[in-house]
Amino acid sequence: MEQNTAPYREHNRTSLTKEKLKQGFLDNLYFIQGKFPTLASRNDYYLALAYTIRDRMLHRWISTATNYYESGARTVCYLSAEFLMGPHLGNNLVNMGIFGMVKEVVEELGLNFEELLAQEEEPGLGNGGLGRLAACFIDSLATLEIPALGYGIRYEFGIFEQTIVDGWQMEKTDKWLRNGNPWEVPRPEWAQEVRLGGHTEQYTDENGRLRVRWVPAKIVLGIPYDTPILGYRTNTANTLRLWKSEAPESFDFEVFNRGDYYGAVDQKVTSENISKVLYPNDEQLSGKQLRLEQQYFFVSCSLRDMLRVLAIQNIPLSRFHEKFAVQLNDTHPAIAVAELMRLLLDEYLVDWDDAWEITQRTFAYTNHTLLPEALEQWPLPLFASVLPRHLEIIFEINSRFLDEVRIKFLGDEARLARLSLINEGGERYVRMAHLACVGSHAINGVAELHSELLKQDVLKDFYELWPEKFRNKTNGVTPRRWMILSNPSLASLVSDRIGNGWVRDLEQLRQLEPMADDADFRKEWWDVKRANKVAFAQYIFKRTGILVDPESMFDFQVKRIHEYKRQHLNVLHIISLYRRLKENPNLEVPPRTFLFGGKAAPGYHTAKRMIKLITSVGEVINRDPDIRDRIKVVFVPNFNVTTGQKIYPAADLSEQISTAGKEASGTGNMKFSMNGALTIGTLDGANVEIREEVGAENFFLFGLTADEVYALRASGYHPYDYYNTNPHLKDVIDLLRGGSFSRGDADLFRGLTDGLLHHDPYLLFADFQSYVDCQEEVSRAYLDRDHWTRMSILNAVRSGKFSSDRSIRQYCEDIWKAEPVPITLLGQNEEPT
Ligand code: GFP
Repeated sequence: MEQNTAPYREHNRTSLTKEKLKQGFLDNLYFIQGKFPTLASRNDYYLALAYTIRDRMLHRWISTATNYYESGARTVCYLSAEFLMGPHLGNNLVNMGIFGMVKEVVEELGLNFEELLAQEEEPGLGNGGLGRLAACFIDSLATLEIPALGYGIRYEFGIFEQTIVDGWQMEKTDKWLRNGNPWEVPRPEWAQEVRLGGHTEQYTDENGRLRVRWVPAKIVLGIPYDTPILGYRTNTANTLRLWKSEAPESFDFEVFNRGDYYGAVDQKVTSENISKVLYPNDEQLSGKQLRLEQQYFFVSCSLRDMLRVLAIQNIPLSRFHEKFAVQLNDTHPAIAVAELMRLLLDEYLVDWDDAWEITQRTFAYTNHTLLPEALEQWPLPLFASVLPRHLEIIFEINSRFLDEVRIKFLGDEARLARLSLINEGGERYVRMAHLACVGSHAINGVAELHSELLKQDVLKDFYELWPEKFRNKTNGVTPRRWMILSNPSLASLVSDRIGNGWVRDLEQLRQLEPMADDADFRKEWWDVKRANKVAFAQYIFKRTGILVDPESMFDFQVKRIHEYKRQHLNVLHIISLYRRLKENPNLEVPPRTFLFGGKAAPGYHTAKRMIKLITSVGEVINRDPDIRDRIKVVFVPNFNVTTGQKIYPAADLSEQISTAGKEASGTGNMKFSMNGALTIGTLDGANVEIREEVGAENFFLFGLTADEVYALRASGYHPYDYYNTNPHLKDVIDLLRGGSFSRGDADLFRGLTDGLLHHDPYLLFADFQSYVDCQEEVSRAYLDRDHWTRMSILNAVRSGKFSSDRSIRQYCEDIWKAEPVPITLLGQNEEPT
């Protein structure tokens, strides 16, 4: 062991100075970019800086890997089809504690530091909350010094870039890799082979036992690309390992020799397709073979990688589940249950019972949705054609599982059908959530309400079968990215008063509670918010050409565009306010800027029309000379991590207005609150807990509760009745139907309004009046600046619960049983810089 690490021990880390950084930067510009300053582009400078920082991370990364290797520590493997990391450079500087120093170095070199930070293309390898949660979690895992690996897919094209043309969303391909990615290191020596398609055969092994062999139709290679993930001011640098698919050979020489050049490269092309593109949410995926291949591809590579690690650490296979705690982030990696069984049964010749015990003790499953249509299932014929052996294994798991159910619930055939891993109603499907539940020892929701509703509704039968498997783990977000990096002025205001222990222990913010009553502090707080709003107003002007007034209330709704999130309810309120202001110009309401941001899945037509609705209403209001200084409506294009970092610090009000019982948790709600925005929201997802923490008096609550929503639906919901009996609502809908916001085109929003009048599946009409009344309360509250600031302070300082450090601690204690392993730097024991 000594011998292995000896070469690295020479690279003792010496303390970092500005001179060394400068030298490193110029060396990298010269030796890696091959440029000298007169010829260097901004991207050359960015890359030179990124490499300089990465160089400084390597000592921790290598030390961490060595420590883990030597200690054989229990390791958390977070399997996620999405990691929405956001730019790395700024975050790495924050976590290393050298942000200020590097800024000075860059400026002393005559360069613009902000421009270099902005030069980094965001790795948008996720759709929204789920992928961003995975990114916050790996930050917290490293900060808490937990041995952990994030496993996912290195999509060549991440989430599309959104532009708005004539008020409609347009999608442009994301090309995040075009200028190079300085943060990753390919590890071709750890490539894995993945099989796909084909058929299975039975054979008898040398002991006379009947076994199964999978004869695949094709094999692809998975190449791991590793990115170091630094903890905040610790020595730990964990790894994010993303798999890229490649053909085992670039050319099929047999075909090539027959003169079929194009046929020969074909295999390369189809193999590389697997990791080509991230699939958007909210689209019908069940027929998409490539998506299933993606899921299997990264899961198989990751499990084989774990087996590789087990082998080099000389840990027996029977202790797989002691070495690894594997978390399934939603059902996307659920095929891991069948894959680990297959590896153990077919490749390592383990008996079924032993294999099943290892499997169940290895996996835990996080559910992220209450929408039944979002639970993945794969048509049986498709599944059989991609993963024939896994289907056999799933059938066997199912038959043993249903036997267990039969014994427990004798004669309850309906229950068996509901629980089965195979949906037999009509076309047959494999239910991935059921596979995840059966193959895991723990199942969790992501907020208290969500976890309760899983037990009562979506996973009720599983709860009745195994109540002990169910838990709650309320989501959290990392204060490193979402406070220090994005809101440095607020962070330093806080640190000036209470030191910076809060960054690792967010509950310490509560020490600031008494400051809410201090007029000077309130002024400083308000000034920070105002400066952030000025900066955001400038950004908006640059991006959209719309001038917004930083004195107005900044009211944000940023998240994926979806009917259940009800961006259109927000619009109904805006129209009603517009109407009232037109009728009564003396109405005393503070000026307000309504800001929206979020992407619609390219195939989700209603969501795309909701964007058009927002922009169309904005167009009318922003042009109206009577009104445009009082309210404005802005759609911020291309909402992503980078724009989010500008948005949360600039927000006064956070719109969290989903139909109760639909939003699993939300995490944007936490980021807003942490940055001092007040929430207007329903009792949904983590809003419930935010309100508990910040106090009911500092939260604007409206709408039906989840129970009331169920009851209303059960008793028969008639949206038309609300339209008929509420003249304000009728007025708003009639304006839309009459074409007032579509240049007279009465058809443009007909689908939306008819949908609401006749179905309204997300109960906008039922919540409309309560929402409008609550918005009036918000307006009144904003007029009292002192009171508002007090509430803003209390929102931020009581948000400690929503640090992802708290979430990860709970996962570690309750599900993963993982302990911190503090890292000793190789060669010397020194404090991190
Ligand atoms: C999903 C849920 C959210 C939840 C996140 C993270 O987000 O309520 O906060 O997962 O658990 F819908 P999206 O990926 O759907 O944005």
